[in-house]
Amino acid sequence: MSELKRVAAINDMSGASRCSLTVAIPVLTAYGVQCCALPTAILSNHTGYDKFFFDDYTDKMRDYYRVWKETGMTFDCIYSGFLGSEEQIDIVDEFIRDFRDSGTRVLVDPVMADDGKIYSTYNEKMCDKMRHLIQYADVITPNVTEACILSGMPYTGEKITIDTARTMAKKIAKTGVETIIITGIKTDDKVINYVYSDGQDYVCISDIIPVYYAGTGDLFASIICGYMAQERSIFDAVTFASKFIARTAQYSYEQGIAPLDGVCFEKFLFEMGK
Ligand code: PXL
Repeated sequence: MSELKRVAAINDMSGASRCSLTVAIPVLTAYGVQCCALPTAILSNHTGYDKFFFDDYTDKMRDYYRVWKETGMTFDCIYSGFLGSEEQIDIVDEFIRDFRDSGTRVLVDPVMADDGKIYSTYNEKMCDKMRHLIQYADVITPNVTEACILSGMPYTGEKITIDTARTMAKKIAKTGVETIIITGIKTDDKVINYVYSDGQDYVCISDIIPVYYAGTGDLFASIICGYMAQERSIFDAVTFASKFIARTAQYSYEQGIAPLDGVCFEKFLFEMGK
């Protein structure tokens, strides 16, 4: 395969808030990786706001990517994020089967829920389908709530320990996923990103900041994808992503950026890809 890497990013386009494709495109570009976008929905902003415009793209996705197949497009990495309907989860499944070859790595960010609650456009059937989809992934990046959904363990709202994270990851690994990265595990003053990869553990600890920014999961997964597309170490990816998010969140907090607006990463993009 060529030195120039190409990613198919299956995610929504939320115009005004920093998440999904408006994060994946700049981050992958900063890594020198071409980001080919397959939109799942067009939104004015993410669904965490009281109001949002939402135009589901399910009916158009197959026709859209069929042209990629017909033109002979290939991908080093397939990266899926926010999915807006049950059928879209089937479409991602089909897309992986259509485009995966021996060198293609698959990253599924199982965007379903946060803080114990599933997103307003999500439902239980979609969670079931996501449990099925992850078996085709090499790497997944659930937050704690999503890891509970995928492992079938209850979300209690209590702080979880590394032992609990390991138990969840081991349960999820039974589906065949090689690397499970559980993000945003909170202690009193730290945030932990926990990696379980092929039976090995890795823990990244950063300082917690007083506000919780939307879209940090998308920023995290996009950085991981940048590393995966270039066949770089997943542990280095998690180390960089953890530090990068801690620093940009701290900066955003100091600048008074509203939590719903996501972290201001734009000024720091030049640090990526080194
Ligand atoms: O950041 C995850 C995400 C992505 N896309 C949309 C969302 C959310 C979370 O709320 O609403 C549209």
